[in-house]
Amino acid sequence: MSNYNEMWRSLGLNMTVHDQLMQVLPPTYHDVYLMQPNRPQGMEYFDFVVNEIHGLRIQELQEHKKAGGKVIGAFCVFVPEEIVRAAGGICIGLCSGIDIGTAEAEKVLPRNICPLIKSFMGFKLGKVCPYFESCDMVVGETTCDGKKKAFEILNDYIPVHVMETPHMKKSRDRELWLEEVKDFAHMVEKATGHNITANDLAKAIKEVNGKRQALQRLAELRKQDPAPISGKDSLLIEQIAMYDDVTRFTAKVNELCNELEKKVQASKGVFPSRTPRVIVTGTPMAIPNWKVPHIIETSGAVIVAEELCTGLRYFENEVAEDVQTMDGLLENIAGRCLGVNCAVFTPNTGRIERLLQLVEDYQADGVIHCALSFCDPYTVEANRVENVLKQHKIPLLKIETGYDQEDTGQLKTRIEAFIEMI
Ligand code: BJ8
Repeated sequence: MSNYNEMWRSLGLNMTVHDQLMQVLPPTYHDVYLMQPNRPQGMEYFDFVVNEIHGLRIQELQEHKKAGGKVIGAFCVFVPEEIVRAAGGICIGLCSGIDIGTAEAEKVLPRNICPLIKSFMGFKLGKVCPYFESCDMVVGETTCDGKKKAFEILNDYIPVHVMETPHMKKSRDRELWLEEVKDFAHMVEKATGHNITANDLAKAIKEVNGKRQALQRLAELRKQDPAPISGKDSLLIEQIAMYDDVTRFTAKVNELCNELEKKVQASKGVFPSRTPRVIVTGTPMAIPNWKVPHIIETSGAVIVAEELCTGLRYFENEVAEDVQTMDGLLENIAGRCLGVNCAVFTPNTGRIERLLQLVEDYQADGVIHCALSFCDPYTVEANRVENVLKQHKIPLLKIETGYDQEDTGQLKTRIEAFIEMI
């Protein structure tokens, strides 16, 4: 990707650190992804996207900006992408999944903080992410305390608009969130200089729902045994969903699903039939965090679903398309977000009920609860998950880990033992 050097320099990237990052990614990707047997042909597009991760897509963002468009970064599935799209902007997910710029991040953050927060701060302070550097502004939220307070600091380096996300789902919380969504729409109109009409918004909702429907179609196919696609490939697609062009991405996922449907009809899968089936639940796995899924799928199991924000939580709720007025559309957008079962809600029984349903629907043999270290909402909620799964005699393995590779051997031993047992 050396021909992008000029673009990266013009974005102000720290070229030395960025080069280091670019050197790590291809061999990791080769070992984790390209070595998988029986991969569907339709994965070629997604391989291409990763190969061009800091290239073509960044070029597209730059062209969009040159034509007067805005790029808005987000860190959470609560942020309504439809509103940015309706205003002619591009919304990209920025959650970072790699240890980089740690020394820089630790100058402003405590050492013992969730690696996802440390990573996004490190990316910004270390100037290593061309997505971050392409953003005109970013949108934060008050989901967990770590992110909430980190956004105050991040605002020193890039304009941050913070949305107040409720922690309960009572009617007054819904009202608060609707007001936040309305404020967000006004802010986006101001930032983009584009007044959003009801037509713009209805169209954007339809397009983003189309992306969700394609991902739902993929998820549905994974209920089959043998599984027609690996969990690692599915996770990759879910990660790419956060930043790729919506229309192109939707078409490519649907193309892949056409291929997978044929495989299912022919009973062809990526792993032999009756391979132990696992559901992964917990904190989001932002690109390129593939550590645990790689261990699971090289230890004799297949991941059939991700109860994660880089997974079902991202696409299983759609925005209702039953209204045409601006107020109605905004209400529907707000309603969708509150269907997300994030551990920052209390109580969050919806997540556990959903998990039980998923185990049944996907005929899973066990669940792996994977939380990032120092993430209080998920590591504490793991207790609720454990109690209920125990009552239902569903095997569970709880893992806490970060982005470093130091615990890989230990994790492999634990995961292998778990898979042996289910
Ligand atoms: S809706 S899961 S994307 S908040 S891992 S930063 S919670 S300490 S990411 Fe999330 Fe939205 Fe919820 Fe989903 Fe904090 Fe935990 Fe870190 Fe987290």
